[in-house]
Amino acid sequence: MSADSNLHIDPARLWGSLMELARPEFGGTPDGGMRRVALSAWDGAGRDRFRTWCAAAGLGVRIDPIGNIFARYEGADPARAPVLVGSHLDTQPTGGRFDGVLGVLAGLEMLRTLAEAGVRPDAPIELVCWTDEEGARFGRGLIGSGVWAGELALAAAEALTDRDGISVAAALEAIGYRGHSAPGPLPDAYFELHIEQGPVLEDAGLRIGVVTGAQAQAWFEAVITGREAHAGTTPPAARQDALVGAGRIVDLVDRMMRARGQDGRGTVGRLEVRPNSPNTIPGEVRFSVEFRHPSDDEIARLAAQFPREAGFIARDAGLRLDIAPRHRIAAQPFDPACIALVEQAAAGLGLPARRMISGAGHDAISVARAGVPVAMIFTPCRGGLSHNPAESITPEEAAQGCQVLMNAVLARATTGPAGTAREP
Ligand code: HGY
Ligand code: MN
Ligand code: MN
Repeated sequence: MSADSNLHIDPARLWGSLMELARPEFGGTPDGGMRRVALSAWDGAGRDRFRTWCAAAGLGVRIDPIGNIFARYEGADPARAPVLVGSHLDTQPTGGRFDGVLGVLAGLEMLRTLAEAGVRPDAPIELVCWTDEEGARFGRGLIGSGVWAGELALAAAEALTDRDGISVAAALEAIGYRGHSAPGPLPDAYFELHIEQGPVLEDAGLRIGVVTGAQAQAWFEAVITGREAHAGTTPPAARQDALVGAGRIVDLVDRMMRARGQDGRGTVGRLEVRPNSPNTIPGEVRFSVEFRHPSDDEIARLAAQFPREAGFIARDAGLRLDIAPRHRIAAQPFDPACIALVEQAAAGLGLPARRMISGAGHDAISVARAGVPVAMIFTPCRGGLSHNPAESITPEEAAQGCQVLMNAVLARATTGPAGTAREP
């Protein structure tokens, strides 16, 4: 069958699903944000609701050992490799309602639309909800897609622990998502719809981002150790204040970022002071550090410079510093043929669009690392704000992104594996 450009998703149903998954029982917070942290009870409840919707749409559902949920819509030729779409349902601890969720529920809306219209693309279509994209709880992101892609060993992923010592394996068991399904077929291609999470599209008055790749990243875990002592009796010369050292390193990360201009990204997002008592000099500070840059060479320079200069700061302050690399992602270009299909879909709908790379990391990176052709679609978000309860998009933006996703996927699912158009 040819890609049916007269097929339209249902904007109200898509928006209704987005608002339902933003409810308190799925981690919604009174300020309009989300706290559906990976493998929490809220994540379990959100996954359950998603599976109920998939079953109601007639999709075959399977769950793999790291909890990735795959929902399959059969094509006219079941032997063909599926076209995969998806994203994640887990959110930051004070996240927004659309980061990841838009991509999963837009994929569901596409399949609901196909099923209602009785449209069978040549290739099957599979929708995936990846486990723990955010990395907010277990110290690294892209866990589910990383295991699926072979970038992260299952045993290593299962052994990751959160700050309470709970492992990924135990958390998966607790919500009933330590699956047993065998790996499905390698997809012919992967498309992911996601909010941009930055200001580029909104500032330019554009509706669609045609994402051509993602930037490189380097994440570290640091522990700086001094000596706890009495705040009132310990003179300056006798102090080994771990928080003073950590503060100087936080400033170092910021200086290293700003030295790289507009492309620089350096963040200390998590910092824990021990014993965290107002009248005890901090003896230990544990903190995260992450750098990002479009260039792999620049990330390599940052990853060499940071431990070296942070070490000097700790030494000069009489403190011990331990830095462990946690996660390294190379800059990832996406597939030209899939990018072209996204661009054509946006143009076919008359939506102003531009090519751009992604500042944020996404599961599409893992999928591309497995050798699968990949492209992403961005939609604007208000003020470019994300990873914040005020994250906001309009129903129209959600619907436009979903329609572009569907048209690009149908074009791929009704063409040859190389993306060449098939005879109708
Ligand atoms: O950190 C990221 O880039 C993604 O939003 N989790
Ligand atoms: Mn995301
Ligand atoms: Mn995110």
